[in-house]
Amino acid sequence: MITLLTYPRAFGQYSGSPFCTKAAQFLKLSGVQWRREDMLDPRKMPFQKLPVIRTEGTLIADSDSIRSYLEAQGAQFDEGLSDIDKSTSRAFIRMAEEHIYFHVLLDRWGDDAMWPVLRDTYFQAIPWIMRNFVANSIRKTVLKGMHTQGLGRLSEQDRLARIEPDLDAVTTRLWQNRFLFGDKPTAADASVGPMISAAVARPNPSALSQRIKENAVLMGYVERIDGLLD
Ligand SMILES: N[C@@H](CCC(=O)N[C@@H](CS)C(=O)NCC(=O)O)C(=O)O
Repeated sequence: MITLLTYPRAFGQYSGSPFCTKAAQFLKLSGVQWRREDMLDPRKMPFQKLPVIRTEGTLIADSDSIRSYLEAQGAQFDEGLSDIDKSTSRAFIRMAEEHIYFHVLLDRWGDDAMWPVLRDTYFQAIPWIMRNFVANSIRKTVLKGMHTQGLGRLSEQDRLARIEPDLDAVTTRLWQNRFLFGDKPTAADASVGPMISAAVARPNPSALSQRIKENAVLMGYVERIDGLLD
């Protein structure tokens, strides 16, 4: 039995981390037997990050490696896709993970109004007396990383303009399809879906969450993606 080591549920999502949700989507699509084990502190994990899977005593870290492991076991996430579709799929995955993800990160960690909720959700295991100190120091590190990455230098409205073409690209593929490459979910959905879904899963609205919520195509997609893990 495979065990998915994941951050716990948060904001109504399978996990507070869209990468953990992505790994869960791959496990579900693969049809293997698996279960979840929640973890709040990834410091003992190979890359000090989650998701990780444990299988026969071995740890496999990183959602892409988890995908590769499942494929090596025989899972086919892109069955029936042409080579052109597969190359587009790869580009969509990169767009989601190397761009949309950072918008979600900043939208969550950079929002003063959301911060108390995020702090008490992500750091619930830390006793109250220490929580503020630990959480604030991690927040500072995350925001410094976002400043280095570049998105952290933009205003919320400028960030919205920056992500708009990505949302348009996703919406265009979904006009005629339930999922990005047709009627059934493929690898791209396991990755793109959780990122879009995470952008709207928050206790208070942001410019980004409002933009997505006003789009019926995207919201229908979020519902279908989240439904795969029910
Ligand atoms: N490339 C990794 C990204 C995983 C990742 O960034 N995980 C974040 C949560 S979304 C994490 O564990 N962060 C903890 C840290 O950086 O200390 C994957 O695909 O699994």
